[in-house]
Amino acid sequence: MAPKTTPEVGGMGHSIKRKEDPRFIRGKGTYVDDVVLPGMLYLDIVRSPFAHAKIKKIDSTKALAIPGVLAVITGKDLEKYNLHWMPTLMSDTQMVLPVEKVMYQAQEVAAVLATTRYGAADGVAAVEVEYEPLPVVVDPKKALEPGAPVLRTDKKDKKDNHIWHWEWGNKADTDRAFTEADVTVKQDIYIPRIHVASIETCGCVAHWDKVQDKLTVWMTTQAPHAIRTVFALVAGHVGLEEHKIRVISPDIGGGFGGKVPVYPGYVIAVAASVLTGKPVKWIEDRMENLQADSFARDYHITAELAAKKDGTLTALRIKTLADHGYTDAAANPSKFPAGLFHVCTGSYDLKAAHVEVDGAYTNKPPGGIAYRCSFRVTEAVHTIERMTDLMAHQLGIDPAEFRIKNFIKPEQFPYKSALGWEYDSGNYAGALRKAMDTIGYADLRREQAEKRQRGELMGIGISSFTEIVGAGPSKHFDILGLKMFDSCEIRVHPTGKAIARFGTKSQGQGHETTYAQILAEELGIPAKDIKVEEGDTDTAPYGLGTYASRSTPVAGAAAAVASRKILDKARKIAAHLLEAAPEDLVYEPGKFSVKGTPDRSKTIQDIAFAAYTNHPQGMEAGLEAVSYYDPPNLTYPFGSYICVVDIDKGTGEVKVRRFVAIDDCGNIINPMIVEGQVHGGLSMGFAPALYEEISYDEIGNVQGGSFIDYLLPTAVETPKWETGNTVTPSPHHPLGAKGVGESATVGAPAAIANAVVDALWHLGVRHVDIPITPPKIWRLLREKGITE
Ligand code: MCN
Ligand code: CUM
Repeated sequence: MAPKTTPEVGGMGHSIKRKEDPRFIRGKGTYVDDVVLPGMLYLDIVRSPFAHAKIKKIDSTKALAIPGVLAVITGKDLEKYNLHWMPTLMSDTQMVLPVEKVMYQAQEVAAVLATTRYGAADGVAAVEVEYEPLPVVVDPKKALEPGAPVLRTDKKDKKDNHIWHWEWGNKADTDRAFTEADVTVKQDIYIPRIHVASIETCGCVAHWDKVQDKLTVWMTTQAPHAIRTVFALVAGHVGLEEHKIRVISPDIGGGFGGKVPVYPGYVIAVAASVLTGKPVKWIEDRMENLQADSFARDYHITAELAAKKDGTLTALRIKTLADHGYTDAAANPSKFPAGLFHVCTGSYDLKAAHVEVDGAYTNKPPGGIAYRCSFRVTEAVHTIERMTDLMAHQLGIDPAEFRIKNFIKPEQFPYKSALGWEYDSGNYAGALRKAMDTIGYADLRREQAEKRQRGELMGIGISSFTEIVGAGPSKHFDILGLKMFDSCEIRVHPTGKAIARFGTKSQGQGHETTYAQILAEELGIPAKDIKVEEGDTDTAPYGLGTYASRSTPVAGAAAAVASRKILDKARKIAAHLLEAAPEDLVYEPGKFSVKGTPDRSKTIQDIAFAAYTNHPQGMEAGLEAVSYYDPPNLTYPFGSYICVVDIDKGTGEVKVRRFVAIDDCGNIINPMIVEGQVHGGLSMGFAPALYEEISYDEIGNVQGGSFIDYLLPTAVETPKWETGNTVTPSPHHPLGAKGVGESATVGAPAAIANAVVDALWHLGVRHVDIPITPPKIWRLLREKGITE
């Protein structure tokens, strides 16, 4: 579709360069650690070497003797203010600092406050803690066995480690479909714990200003408004009321979901600032970030899929055990303890489905869902895409053909899924066919057959995922009771330039550019004349923040709606200036003209000036509007990815030779930014498929707690992505746009895993869990007698 605006205006469809990049690429961004205030103190944290242990004694004497060390803060200090525990976003509770025992390795034990960063670190090394180790539970299956040590002894009535049971769908119909099925497949799938490892770690500068009676917190948060409300709810009783708190989320060096939760460090820094009256900075280091911040996935899944002989899929049944660590600190909408996992019927027209999830406590860091995931959608997509592929192979039908046969057809939209979601729009076969054409699917299959003759291992994997983003309709979506709307407030200045503020917060997604493009599209004001601001609770309108690819679906819609409110008023002003009736004016971006006499017109800039200098009598001056947008539905982006792998028989190494990604996120605001999002997302799907995992030994020692063994792919390992699009607009979004930020991370791992299994199927391999590391494959090949 050709853009509606000129490149100078830069509305939707123009690949204009990112406004934020000049400061980023010159190293001139302002991140939390760049904030330096006079008299600022530094906080560093003592962490537990044990995964489960009683704290018998904390001795601060030696630490306090170190020059510059001012205080050692313990759980007992916070207990006096009832701040030693805090609520999680899932209404569980989490320790700020422990009073009785620690629950995972690297948990915060005490905090040292000093006049310098190094002084604080020296202080940490000098704090002496006496522990009494307790039995450790790392396996969630064992955690639920009778007789397992009960971890949450702080919960008076808790007699086991079971957090909750949740189920969804029609069990009777599903069970019947399985009884009647011709073919069924069943598979255990483990999706391991992984970590986002954003370039910038988490941190904050807390400044309690006694004179102003105000707390300002610069912090790495994806959701500044919600965090401020949580602070006020937790600490209102000690004088931190909401109007006295200002949260500023400055530039963020990657969020990926890891900057949604409230970490103890933030709270301790705030407490330390309130107690000392000085600004306090806390910035975690890389190992703290990897070992103690919230993690993703850790789902133990058993899935079953049923079909007729002819290859028509009929039903899906899933049981899952969710390892949440010692507290359920996931950032899900409250109604959905397993997030949107029940979008697991994916792109297929299944008549029946039933899902059960049980949450378990273990001696691991708190649960989360962070890693470009859209609330457990990665787990859902991985499961359905693996299962579909398994079924296709089982039936001996080509996996592409099998998918096309079972896809929800374009004419079935809006489509109500067996698990209750109403998919807004889709053309799944369109995306898959485009991916097949791009990669040359038929030729690749021929090549594969020839190579197999020669004993070479080549696989082709497909993932045709459906995403679900844009939380969400207030009827179903809230976090701690806060409805998941989002907002945009626009002010057009007299000279026709504008400022727009949002309730979201970019962490690298380019909001300063794309939101300006939405306004440019609607108002005809050039994108370069529009300043976008986010992340300051004192100035921006309330919103729930940026995660779950909700900014475009929700705040982007708010930007369109607020713009249209501006245009309603602009039309009246234009009518006044042109001495015509408002309904006799025609609008094109940036200009109102009189019907039939196009040379009688007023530009948006003329109108803006008149709004302050010559507005009609009886009308209020100014040109501004705000929208708090409550989306009527979620948006359902989708795509088809095809991946070709070659497997080295000697080493077990999987090489991704080609990877074609066709994405559909409805109407596109900035094609270059969307491509960038897909590249980033693919890299973050590739990484957990082949490299990343955080695991624990039997006594709860973290494996993968540093970059030495938590393997982040570099540019050397990362494949050259081949990307493309189809465009199926969302019917309910004012711009027809859907989200895209997480699609590729959600969709990519299954394509890679499917390609690996495809390469090994003829050897009897049915499934390989990610990460698909060389040792894993090498062992499989040796079992099959392929390699020595
Ligand atoms: N976009 C577009 N046209 C569309 C859809 C999106 O031009 N039809 C643009 C948007 O305008 C925006 C970007 O693509 O500039 C991403 O938009 P959207 O899909 O709405 O996602 P969000 O802005 O809400 O970003 C959140 C998403 C999430 S949840 C994770 S996790 C993630 C991701 O974005 N974290 C990121 N991408 C990231 N990219 C960077 N650089 N850093 C992160 O931390
Ligand atoms: Cu789940 S990662 Mo993103 O939603 O910030």
